[in-house]
Amino acid sequence: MTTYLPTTARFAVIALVFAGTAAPAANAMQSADRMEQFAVSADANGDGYITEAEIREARTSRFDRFDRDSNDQLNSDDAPRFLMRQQFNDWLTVMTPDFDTDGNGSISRNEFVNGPMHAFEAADTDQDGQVAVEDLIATAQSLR
Ligand SMILES: [Ca+2]
Ligand SMILES: [Ca+2]
Ligand SMILES: [Ca+2]
Repeated sequence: MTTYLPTTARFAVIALVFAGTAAPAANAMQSADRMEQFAVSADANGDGYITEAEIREARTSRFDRFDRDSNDQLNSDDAPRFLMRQQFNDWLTVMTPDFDTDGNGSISRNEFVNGPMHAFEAADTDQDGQVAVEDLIATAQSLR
């Protein structure tokens, strides 16, 4: 089975996998290539379902990419130059209160990978730990 999702739907999946609160993360990621890449990597085995484990794996690789100084902490030191800088900082401002569970002002790898999955939890109504991609999209959009 091939699951084709329109760009807006992929966007929603990324936002929800990526963030506790979907909309600001969506604003932070406007590169179509990156969105596509992340949506594909979130459903790692391509079965049309996303599991908590797949979200954590996707977050791990995302963390590695964002942690530019490789100190296992996400903070403003990791902001890229130029175009993405403001988006990154905006994203960080929204993410930090939700993900910085020890309150030290930066998001550690563990805090990021194991952070809130609000949309996933809302969509996983039977609590079996997996959600159809379509259901995740619908839930993420309803949470905006
Ligand atoms: Ca899957
Ligand atoms: Ca860092
Ligand atoms: Ca922290």
